[in-house]
Amino acid sequence: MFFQKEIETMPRNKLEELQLERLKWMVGYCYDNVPFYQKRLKDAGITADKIKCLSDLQYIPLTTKEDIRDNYPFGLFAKPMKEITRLHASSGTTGKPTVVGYTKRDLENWSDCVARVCMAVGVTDEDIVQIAFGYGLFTGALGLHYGLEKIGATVIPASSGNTQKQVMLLKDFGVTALVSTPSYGLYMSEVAKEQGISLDELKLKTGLFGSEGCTPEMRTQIEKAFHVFATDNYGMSELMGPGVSGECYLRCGMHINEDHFLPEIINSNTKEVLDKGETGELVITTITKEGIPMLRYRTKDITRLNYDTCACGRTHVRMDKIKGRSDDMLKIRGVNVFPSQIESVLVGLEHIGPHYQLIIRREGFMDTLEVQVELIDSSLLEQYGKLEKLQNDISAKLRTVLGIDSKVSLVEPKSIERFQGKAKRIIDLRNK
Ligand code: DLL
Repeated sequence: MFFQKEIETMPRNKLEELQLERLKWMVGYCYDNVPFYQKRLKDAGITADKIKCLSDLQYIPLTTKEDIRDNYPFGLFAKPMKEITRLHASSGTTGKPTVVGYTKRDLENWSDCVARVCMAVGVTDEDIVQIAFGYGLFTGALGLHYGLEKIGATVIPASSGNTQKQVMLLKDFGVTALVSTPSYGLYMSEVAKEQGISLDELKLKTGLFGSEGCTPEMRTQIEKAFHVFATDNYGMSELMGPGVSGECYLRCGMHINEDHFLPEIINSNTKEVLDKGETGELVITTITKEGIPMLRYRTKDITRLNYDTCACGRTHVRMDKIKGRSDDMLKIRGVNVFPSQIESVLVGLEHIGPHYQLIIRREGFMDTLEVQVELIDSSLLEQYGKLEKLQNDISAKLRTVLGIDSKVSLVEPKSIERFQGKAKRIIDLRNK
């Protein structure tokens, strides 16, 4: 199902014409309205009329989160506050948040993009959708909210937290689609089980998950636990929020809303643009955004673009599931380790639940990795022989995938912290 079929299925050459036209506009717009960009573009010798083809994008300087922070709070806004209709901000673990502003037109485009990703997985005006993202400065909840309202779905703004009540709403309101992070979805399914609610009592069909990574293995767990068709969607506040890309019902990559977002893949170290099909850091240029436009924004997210046509009929490029963030990548004893590699080994193994955490320590000059993972059944803790065998099996599997040794600790069921938003699975104690 399509929300804006003509755009979503636009022939590639037409789409690229539109992108080029919009890119030229965007460069001029940034030059004229944001002193930061004007200086950067001047230094690089770039003006809108120098952009002749899409690959000229590579000559535009990259923008980073630090640039937004350095211009805190509104320095990168291209419109006066009078024309900014809404502000959001990313939580930011350290220091000041990054603040983003939307004009009325940005909000319209945003809800269109979200409506597209929701309809692409079959959500319609017949659906009752519970939004279990935290309402507030975070873009997740309000982003999904207006997109879903636009397609006429019945929206329940449940927000996050109070998980028992969430489960009650799921059941009593006959919710057919759930919006949350995958980790919170999984936790809700646990609580539902504890409350003695059988999955047959729920009408859930679709899980619109996003905002954090979820390996295919973890997705299978969620689907088993909740009997939903779980889909992935991607976005970030600096670019807009949710709605940058999302899977269609075929689930073979997330279609980027390319009439608004121009993607590139770069090598994070050399900053060179990589060839089509190579894996690297996603860089996005917004080509319609008015409030806080982004020229070649470094997302730090690692993925790959797939330009093959999709059987769903959408012509917009697909990005692979996020492999990890370049700043999430753990360097352990000189080896690059993505938490998603560990997750794909752990999740779905016999006796092992889907909850885990990674603890990295420095012992002397040596980095060590401890993988704590929950058992499904605590009685195994008393069966030393079985436990040791399981631990050794997991260690061996991890060694094959990661190329380094790790310590596997099997812990009591429900002893690892649960999260209502994005899960924090990495505890890096090396610089403490
Ligand atoms: O998480 C926006 C969003 C909300 C997307 C709801 C989807 C659904 P931020 O809080 O700014 O925005 O975080 C952005 O989250 O750079 C990724 O590292 C990560 N992320 C977002 N979606 C996915 C996903 C929202 N589907 C950061 N898979 C991004 C993996 C994701 N990581």
